[in-house]
Amino acid sequence: MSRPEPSPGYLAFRHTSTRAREAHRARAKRGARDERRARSFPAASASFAAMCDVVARKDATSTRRDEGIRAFATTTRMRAPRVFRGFASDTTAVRTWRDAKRFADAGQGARTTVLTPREGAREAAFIKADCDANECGTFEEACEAVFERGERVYARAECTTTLAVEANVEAVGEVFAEDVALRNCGVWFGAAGNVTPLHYDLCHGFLIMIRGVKTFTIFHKDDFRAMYQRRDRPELSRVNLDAWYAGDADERDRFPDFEDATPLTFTLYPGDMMYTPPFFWHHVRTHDGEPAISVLVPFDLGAEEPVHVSHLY
Ligand SMILES: O=C(O)CCC(=O)C(=O)O
Repeated sequence: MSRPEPSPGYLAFRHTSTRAREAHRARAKRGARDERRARSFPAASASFAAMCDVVARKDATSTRRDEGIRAFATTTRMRAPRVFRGFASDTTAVRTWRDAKRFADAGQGARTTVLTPREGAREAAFIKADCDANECGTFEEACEAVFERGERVYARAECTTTLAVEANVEAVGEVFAEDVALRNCGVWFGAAGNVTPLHYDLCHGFLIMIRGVKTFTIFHKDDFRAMYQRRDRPELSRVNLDAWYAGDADERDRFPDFEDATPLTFTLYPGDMMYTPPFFWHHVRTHDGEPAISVLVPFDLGAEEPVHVSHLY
């Protein structure tokens, strides 16, 4: 016996209910995820974005810089990333290091390590543990490789007194209200397009942009469950952020929960300074067009500042 044709009303109901079921399932999934996040990651909710200085313009006013400095200890330290626009604009470094010869002279004698991606590496991603590191060369030779020959390398030099004075790193100590430990600081210079892959640091990090342009993509420390930490190195993520956001199917299959993490991006121009709190995941790309020079000024965690749970994984 053949089945009676369903009435058009029934078909409409069936379609509506399929769509409704799918929508309901999607809503339930989203709801469960939001609820899970709200329960376990209270700090990663919307207020995180509100706490961040997401000024996208290069020429934000200098009062912003002063406000940032005043408010640092109470609103920013340990809590949120922040850009200090134009913080170092009037330093000798920003004015003169653009001249590669002048920069090479200023850094004479600084111990320098040059990182090169290993054979077969998927892209020019520079984490020391995954690169070949040449510690035998001089600062001058590294300058030649980056600025004259345009090699795909990333140099890390010690911050000598001359470099520190010219970049006025002491001013960072005023923001953080602690003396700068010069032995921990570094001067990083490398090719256009270089990437520092997704990771976190155990220290408070200030990066002063001297030459070139970099974009930081930063995630709250409580987003760590979406970061797929490496077993051997919990501070490194297995996610290739650029491939994931470009829609690479393999990357998305392997790391589906990365979708749950909320990125904030900050673009730095010469003279700007970025503060990245400890344990906040970040990925840094040097823009195409010209090599970059930055000065890194870290501060250790304070005695009463807790190590984040992600580090225990
Ligand atoms: O400039 C870079 O390539 C990386 C900087 C970084 O990871 C940091 O400032 O913590």
